[in-house]
Amino acid sequence: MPGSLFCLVRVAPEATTPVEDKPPRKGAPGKSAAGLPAILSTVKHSVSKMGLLASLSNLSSVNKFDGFDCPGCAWPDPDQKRTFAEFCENGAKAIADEATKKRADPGFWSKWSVSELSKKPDYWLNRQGRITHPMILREGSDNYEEISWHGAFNTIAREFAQLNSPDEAIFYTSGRTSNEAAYLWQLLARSFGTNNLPDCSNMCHESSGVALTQSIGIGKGTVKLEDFDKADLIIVVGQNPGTNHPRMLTALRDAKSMGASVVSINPLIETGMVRFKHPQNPLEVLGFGNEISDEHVRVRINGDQALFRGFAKTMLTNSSMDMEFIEKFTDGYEIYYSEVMNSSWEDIVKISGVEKSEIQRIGRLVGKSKSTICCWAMGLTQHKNSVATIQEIANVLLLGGHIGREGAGLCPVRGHSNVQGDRTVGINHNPSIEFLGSLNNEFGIDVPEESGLDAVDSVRQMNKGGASVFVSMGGNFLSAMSDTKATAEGLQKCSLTAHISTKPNRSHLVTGKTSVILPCLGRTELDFTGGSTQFVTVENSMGVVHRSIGKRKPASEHLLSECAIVAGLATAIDDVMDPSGIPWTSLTSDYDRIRDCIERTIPGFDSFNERCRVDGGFYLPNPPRDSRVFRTETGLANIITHKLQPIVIGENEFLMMTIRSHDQYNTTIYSTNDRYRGISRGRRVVLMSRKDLESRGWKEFQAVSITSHFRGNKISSDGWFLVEYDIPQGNVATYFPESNVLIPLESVADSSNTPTSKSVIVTIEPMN
Ligand SMILES: Nc1nc2c(c(=O)[nH]1)N[C@H]1C(S)=C(S)[C@@H](COP(=O)(O)OP(=O)(O)OC[C@H]3O[C@@H](n4cnc5c(=O)[nH]c(N)nc54)[C@H](O)[C@@H]3O)O[C@H]1N2
Ligand SMILES: Nc1nc2c(c(=O)[nH]1)N[C@H]1C(S)=C(S)[C@@H](COP(=O)(O)OP(=O)(O)OC[C@H]3O[C@@H](n4cnc5c(=O)[nH]c(N)nc54)[C@H](O)[C@@H]3O)O[C@H]1N2
Ligand SMILES: [Mo]
Repeated sequence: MPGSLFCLVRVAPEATTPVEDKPPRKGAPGKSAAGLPAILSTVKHSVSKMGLLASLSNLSSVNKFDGFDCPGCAWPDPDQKRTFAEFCENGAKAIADEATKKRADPGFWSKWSVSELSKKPDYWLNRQGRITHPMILREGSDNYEEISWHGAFNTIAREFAQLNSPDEAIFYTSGRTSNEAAYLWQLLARSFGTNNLPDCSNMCHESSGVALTQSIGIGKGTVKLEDFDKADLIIVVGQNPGTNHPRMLTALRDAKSMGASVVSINPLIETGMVRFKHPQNPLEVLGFGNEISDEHVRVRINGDQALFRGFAKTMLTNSSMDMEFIEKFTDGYEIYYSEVMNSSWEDIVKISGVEKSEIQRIGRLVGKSKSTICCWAMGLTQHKNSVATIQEIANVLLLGGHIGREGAGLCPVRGHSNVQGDRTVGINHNPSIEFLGSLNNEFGIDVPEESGLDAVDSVRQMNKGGASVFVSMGGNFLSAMSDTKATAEGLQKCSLTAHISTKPNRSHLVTGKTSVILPCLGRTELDFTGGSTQFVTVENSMGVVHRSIGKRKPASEHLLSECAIVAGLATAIDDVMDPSGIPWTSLTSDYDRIRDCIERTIPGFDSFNERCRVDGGFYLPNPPRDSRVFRTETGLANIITHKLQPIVIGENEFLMMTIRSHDQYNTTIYSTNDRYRGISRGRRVVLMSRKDLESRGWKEFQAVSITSHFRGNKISSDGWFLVEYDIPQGNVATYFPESNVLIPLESVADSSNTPTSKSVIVTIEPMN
């Protein structure tokens, strides 16, 4: 009972989802992506969660010029032609999930204690629906209670006022946040006095940003969507677009019909990369669909650096480089040339796990290509040597002159729908001095110049007692971060954790002494703030900034927009501390004013308010893509040389990658099925090759315990089930977020500090 004398001590809730008591089921993996099953799944999710009429109305507004940006992923929309249904199965699931009719209202929170909720699995938590009121979990209590917005803001502001230094506060951001809300959020952190702005990017594409900034002078990709129609070769590495970026399959299908070859590089043969039936094309739905990949290279986990080294070696041996481009635009060619020629085929083959003849065949294809696009996602960014690997890929494209050329370029495919925009507008623990200077000028504040904490450093600091207030703009930090136990302990040491959220998640259960939930409007909902209807903007994976307008009636009349919540919190902080002088309420009463500030403080946003109102939005400048200008220290594109960096594993060890199923959105689990991989009714699976099972005498569906090993430390987790799968020997795969408990906090990528979620050294033991 809330506040009762009988529950003064809160039981430490479970940080992870409970163990499953039964093994999963297995059928045949999907033969083609999308098609009829995708349509059926879309209908099932949409109608059961939103109702029929709401489904039609919501889905017809997705990705329209006057509608909302799909919250599913950051894949761009076509600049010109838009069809009635510009969405995919998984985008529709994300929308249905937000537009659900179910409510986690105060009655729900008083019925269930935090300790009880923590015994429920993630998919159950998510199914409870939208949060309707601000809620508070008071010190010592085991139940959330309703609180007024005023009370919630004041509670948080008082905690801020008690800190010894602004650096004891952490402002986390997840990438669904709009440009306007993200800009205000970083302004709040910085006017308060800290650059502690960790974000989901730190666990996601940070390695791409770090690698590309050093190589080509911009931490973003260099292609436009239209380049896909002009490419002759598209390489998709470490990415599962059938599940995570389904609309990319349309671009790949169209590119193929215009003559491009598609090469997929992945330890798994992912369904989407095999065959694709466009769900909105009746002939394709009923027919065989389109073949997507011409070649599938079954690289070993983390074998990509060696594989691309092999491509480079083939190109250099056959003299199929673009010497004119190399001489005019690059630096570092000679050193790279000798390192590549000194890398032995024996090492390249051993580390990549791919035959020399196959590497040479693809290498020749790359060498002959006049316009290569290389796409990648988490399969490349979450390893110790991710930055080196991505720079190796940049090198291969630079050798062929594929930057700043039509139909060619580097294409890190972003995850969250506005994660790229959030970075552009200042969500960055490591901001540039120029940006800070422009904030100081614009707002008359004095922002510290020292770098702030990223995600991993935030957990370290909370555990050391160096940070004690954790506030979060969206996301689910507890479940998304590596080393769940260390993250949980860090959060529980805080005096306060507060989350701006739409739906219940585990971060609401594993909390600081006091915890506050600030429920906000979602992307699909009408934002009536400051007396008028507002819209927001987002930036997609290819640097297009455009409008997003929610239309639906909000899930509850008590919800505020993310912008209004930041302003409310900032005003409460101004009331108890030295006022910042920033006109928070005026800014949020008309988001055009926020956009004017963005225009004055961030390059590339000239006439922002005008241009964001044009259908389809506008491209941000991208010097390497637009004019082969490289803003690096050398003024040239840097061909950066690294030694090959193999991960050495012992005889009984496996290298584990942690991946997404077809029925989840990051830590939001829609169901326990993974249709494309043929797995159902269970998520605690370990995908393992038949040879590895046989050589150890293990049986499919046997229960096992997994132990990770890092610098002599071990972490164990029980209650997993072996599933036979077509995966290279010595490699295994589990689902995130359940497996995050096994990833040691200190196991991070060089330079980007990203948890090594795709290369975890583990041993596996049968359980009795
Ligand atoms: N439906 C849905 N859509 C999403 C998301 C979601 O959870 N659900 N999440 C969004 C977010 S935030 C992101 S970042 C993206 C993630 O999109 P992806 O990066 O596609 O997601 P993962 O499941 O992590 O898949 C990684 C892929 O890389 C492969 N892989 C793993 N290790 C290696 C390796 O060492 N080398 C190579 N070559 N391949 C490897 C795996 O087999 C898998 O196919 O998707 C976004 N879109
Ligand atoms: N082991 C392992 N760990 C990983 C990964 C991996 O591949 N393996 N991937 C990493 C990656 S790529 C990422 S991006 C991170 C994701 O990390 P996060 O971005 O922190 O996590 P999400 O699961 O996307 O956040 C989901 C929560 O966001 C809230 N939410 C949803 N919509 C909105 C909205 O419109 N506004 C607000 N304010 N809140 C909203 C809901 O309450 C929901 O519960 O996880 C990382 N963790
Ligand atoms: Mo991500």
